[in-house]
Amino acid sequence: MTFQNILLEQPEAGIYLLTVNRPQALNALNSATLDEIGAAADTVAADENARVLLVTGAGDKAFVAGADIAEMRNFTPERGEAFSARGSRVFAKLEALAIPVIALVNGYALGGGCELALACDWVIAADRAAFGQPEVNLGVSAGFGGTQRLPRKIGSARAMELLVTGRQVKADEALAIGLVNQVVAAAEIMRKGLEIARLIASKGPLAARYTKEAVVRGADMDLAEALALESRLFGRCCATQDQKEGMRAFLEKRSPKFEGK
Ligand code: DAK
Repeated sequence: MTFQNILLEQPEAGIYLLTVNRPQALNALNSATLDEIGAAADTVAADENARVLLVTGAGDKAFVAGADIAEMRNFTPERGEAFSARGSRVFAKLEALAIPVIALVNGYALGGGCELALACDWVIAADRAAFGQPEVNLGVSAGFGGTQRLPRKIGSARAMELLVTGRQVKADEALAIGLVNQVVAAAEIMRKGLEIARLIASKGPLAARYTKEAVVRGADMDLAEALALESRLFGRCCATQDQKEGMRAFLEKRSPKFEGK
């Protein structure tokens, strides 16, 4: 698929970089962009050598300034529901990727942009970044998972406040409330993202995948069921060459050479 609204690159082996590329509209998500993000997620999912996906926005102002207001303004109820479902499907695909997905939030992450960041496993923010769910300013509720993922991430009281007031939070506050993992200077965000991606890529690939699976699937289970899942995945690790290699390398006091097998 040829992309018009995003870029999908592999800056280094195993590391994918998805850039939402509509800087003239602050990378707002229209239907075509959502479909391309979904297709990019399919491409990454099909690559068994993929280790990490980084997600960012083009330009120096915005990660993603929301769903595309120009497209949404004349929505009928049916089109509105279909648009929301389309976004939710695409974000669920990102969330379901077997590899870690990291949002590099280089500027505004509002509405659908904040929700895109929430669908990633964690967020690195530039010091100039701002997060928010301003949908109420436009007379709509959040439609791409914000009412569900935001409370799960920062707690229901804080999420409720942000969702019903539309208040924006700057990077420092986003860090304090657990919405982001780390804040870095804007000029450093790609370097930092690649540094973390390389670190992940240097670990046992199957171990990283099973770890993500345990965390993501376990979150929707009760504790006993989730611990049983963890045990099954640990057992699966013990069937891999990587586990033998990792433990042998430790005992032989050398660095492991993982092959993802
Ligand atoms: N959509 C479309 N165009 C956008 C946009 C957006 N979300 N955000 C910015 N743009 C466009 C602007 O219209 C402008 O276009 P031109 O006038 O140059 O043609 C260009 O990007 C530059 O924006 P500004 O001139 O406004 O730039 P400033 O630096 O002055 O301000 C800003 C930056 C981020 C503060 C401002 O652009 C802004 O407030 N943008 C809107 C932010 C926002 O409200 N985001 C939430 C969108 S609503 C649902 C499904 C989905 C959703 C909800 C329900 N269902 C179906 C139930 C999701 C909703 C949203 O995400």
